[in-house]
Amino acid sequence: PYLQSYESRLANYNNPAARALLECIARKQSNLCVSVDVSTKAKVLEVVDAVGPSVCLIKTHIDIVEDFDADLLDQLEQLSKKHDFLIFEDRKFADIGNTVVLQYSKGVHQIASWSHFTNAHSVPGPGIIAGLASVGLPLGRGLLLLAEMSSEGTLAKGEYTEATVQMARESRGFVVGFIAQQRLGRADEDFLILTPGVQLGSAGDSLGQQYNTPAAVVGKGADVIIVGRGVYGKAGKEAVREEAERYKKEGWAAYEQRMKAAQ
Ligand code: UP6
Repeated sequence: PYLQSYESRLANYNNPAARALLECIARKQSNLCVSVDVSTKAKVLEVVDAVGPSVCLIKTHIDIVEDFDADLLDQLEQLSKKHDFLIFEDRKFADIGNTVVLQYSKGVHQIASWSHFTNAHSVPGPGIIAGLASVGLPLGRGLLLLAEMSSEGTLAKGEYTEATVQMARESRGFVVGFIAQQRLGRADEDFLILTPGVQLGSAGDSLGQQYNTPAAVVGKGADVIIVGRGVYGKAGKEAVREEAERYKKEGWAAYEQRMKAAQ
């Protein structure tokens, strides 16, 4: 299915968040997700407003914002309407079902109330999915499992990755795909693949991050490319906006190339 168009893959999804994402990707001709890993409210809003027109998805790490408040969430929601994008809180849940229910729905951030997607490690076993689904499914949210990671020395590989795919199969209404570095699942299955560790002109950082180009990851099966420092790391709002547009074009060209190669 990943060799089909984003539009035609809509038929493979009942989950409202997954459907909204596929529709947004097709409408904006953008498979770019910008990861806004900045630590003040003003900077988050500045980056999101700059990149909003170029993205299908904004990824947050809401717990790094020093002056977080409810108004940030209101303004994020307004920007998501203004620029037409969805929101993915990269929470990487990793606890027992009962605890993640509380972490997802309560606390300062109340993630389930505003984030269309979140993600979880599979290490605790299927109870983590059941817990998150009990909160997220009634709200129309979608979950991504971390099947692989971009970082050097990751333990998420081989049998772990395979077992993660199997866990996803058993919760298809809520688990819509994976954080991964390549296409996963059988050819007759359709999972969304969101790939971080993407940058043009850098091989990695000093803390184990490893980068590939948009063309390389889309060629291996990424449906959405996740770019952080490659975009928000530019100085000035205009430069950030231009960089988002560059990655949007690269990501879309790589998708068109993948479609063409499949014909
Ligand atoms: N991320 C990865 N690799 C993974 C999973 N998640 O880098 O396997 C997240 C990081 C960061 C973003 O938490 O928010 O994607 C990548 O940022 P960068 O482009 O600045 O390296």
